[in-house]
Amino acid sequence: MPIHNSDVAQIFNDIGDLLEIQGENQFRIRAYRTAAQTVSGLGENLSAKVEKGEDLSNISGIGKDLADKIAIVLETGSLPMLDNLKRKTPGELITIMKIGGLGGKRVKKIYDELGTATLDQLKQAASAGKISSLPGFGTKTEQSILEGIEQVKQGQGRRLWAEVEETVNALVDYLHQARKVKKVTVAGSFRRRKETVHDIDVLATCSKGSNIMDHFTSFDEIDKVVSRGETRSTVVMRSGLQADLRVVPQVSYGAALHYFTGSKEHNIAIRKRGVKRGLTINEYGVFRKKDRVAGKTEQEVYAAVKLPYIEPELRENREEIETAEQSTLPELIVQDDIRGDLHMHSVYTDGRESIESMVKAGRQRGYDYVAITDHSRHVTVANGLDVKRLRKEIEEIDSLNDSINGMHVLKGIELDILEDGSLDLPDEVLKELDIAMCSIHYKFNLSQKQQTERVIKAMDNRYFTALSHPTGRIINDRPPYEIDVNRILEAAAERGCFVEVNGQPDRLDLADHYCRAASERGVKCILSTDAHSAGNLDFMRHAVAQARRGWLQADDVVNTRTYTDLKKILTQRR
Ligand code: DGT
Ligand code: CA
Ligand code: ZN
Repeated sequence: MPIHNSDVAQIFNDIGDLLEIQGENQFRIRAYRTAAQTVSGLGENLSAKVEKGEDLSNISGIGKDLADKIAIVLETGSLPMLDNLKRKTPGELITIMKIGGLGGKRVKKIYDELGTATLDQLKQAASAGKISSLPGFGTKTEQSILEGIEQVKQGQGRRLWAEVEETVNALVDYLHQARKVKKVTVAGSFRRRKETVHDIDVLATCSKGSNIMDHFTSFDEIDKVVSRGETRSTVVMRSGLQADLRVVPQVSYGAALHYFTGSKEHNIAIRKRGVKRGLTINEYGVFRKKDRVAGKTEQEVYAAVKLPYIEPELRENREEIETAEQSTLPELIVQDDIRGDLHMHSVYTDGRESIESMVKAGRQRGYDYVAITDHSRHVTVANGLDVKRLRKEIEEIDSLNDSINGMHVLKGIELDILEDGSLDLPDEVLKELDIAMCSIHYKFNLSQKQQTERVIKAMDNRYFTALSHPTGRIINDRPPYEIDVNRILEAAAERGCFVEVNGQPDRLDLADHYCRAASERGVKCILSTDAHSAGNLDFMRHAVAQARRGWLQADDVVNTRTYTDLKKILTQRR
């Protein structure tokens, strides 16, 4: 049975979570979390590497110990260390941890204070208002815990898009091997590029005599077949992810793809437009009375209701139909528009590779420039830079720029915004830099007013370039801190500051509706990866997807500029 990188990553993430529940030290927890990130951002399959005889401990960030553990997972599909940790974890804390927005640290805190080890105990405590009375927890968290409990109970957990990608690709590849299969397409929220997906909707067309359903239900990555029919089957994959396969006739393909891509709200609105024009629209086609008038392609479906094609990322019934009607849909940004990555770390702090190899990786991706933005001194767990070490890094970048051609390395910092809104390093060194990505990494629990003012005060500094991961959320793990994003955007517009769309798969911060709000206010975004390894530079496609869902065009994004224009836009506040 093939083990995917995402399987290994999941095991390491689970270990990180469980160690957190056990109250282990932050460095050890971080080691597993970063290993999980490294593995998922690797680009190349671990099993393939092993087959080629490669030594996994040569992967930067993966030491001998982790390499051995990976080898065990690749061989056996599990890891005794994880099983041991699970045994040592009381009650249902592991399940509780899956509640969106909680995460190990908070689960431990609630458990330590209230002794709630099961979902039912947690529910009782939350209903009785005991959680909101704990320091650092509010009624909002309490409410989301109650909702989370219900979702977990109904098995409605949502997974990160990037977490399911590998499984989905494996399934699609496998389905292509069925006899007489023609098209295989993933629809649903996965195609719309939502941050998280609940289940996978696959469509296929094939000619007579195909064995696709048998082929599907005998996939060796399937845990259980829930239902099996001629045109529709449902299975649960080994990872717990549910997948539906629907086989549709060629003539219905576009209509089916449109229907199963959704969103449901978009579909309903399109169907209403159809009704006004005397058309019935469903997953089989577009019909006038009994005649099929369209349905082979999605374009046909839209044309039938007098609309241009609408990209899947926009199909949420958030005015995309009205906008399409006026032919003013945005021309969504694409990966090729991106000329560089402006947020990444190196071995100077918690990145795993030298500046040189990060630059090389940027070049391999066709970039004109990259910015090295290591952490500033306040982030001690990441070995953040003080003035002296930053100057050393600046020197290294200067001499690197002297020795390379066709590529520019910007001198940057991921600069902590301190509690009082001041910046973590003095202006005299900031002015030597090209870019400062400014972040909040502590004091998440300020009131909305305080947090918002903290950031606005930081923006008053002329060396503040962009607010990095602006709301601090970790999807399925940590809610955003209380902050008035609209006020932040107004302040950014007034001051000429930018906001980041962070491409880490569990951040995707800004959220899509805030991307749109930014562009409506004329605030430019920086799409970046926050890479901690060379492989992580591939997270740019997640940032691009998020930006597309946020209606952004190339012009809304700083790092679509040429190097010359970038330099101009980065110095305009100084
Ligand atoms: P998910 O799975 O929760 O991440 O989100 P989706 O959008 O993939 O939702 P899902 O899997 O329940 O259904 C796939 C698509 O099928 C959905 O996006 C639109 C379509 N669909 C499902 N139920 C309905 C419905 O009752 N009416 C209409 N018009 N379309 C529906
Ligand atoms: Ca779905
Ligand atoms: Zn960073």
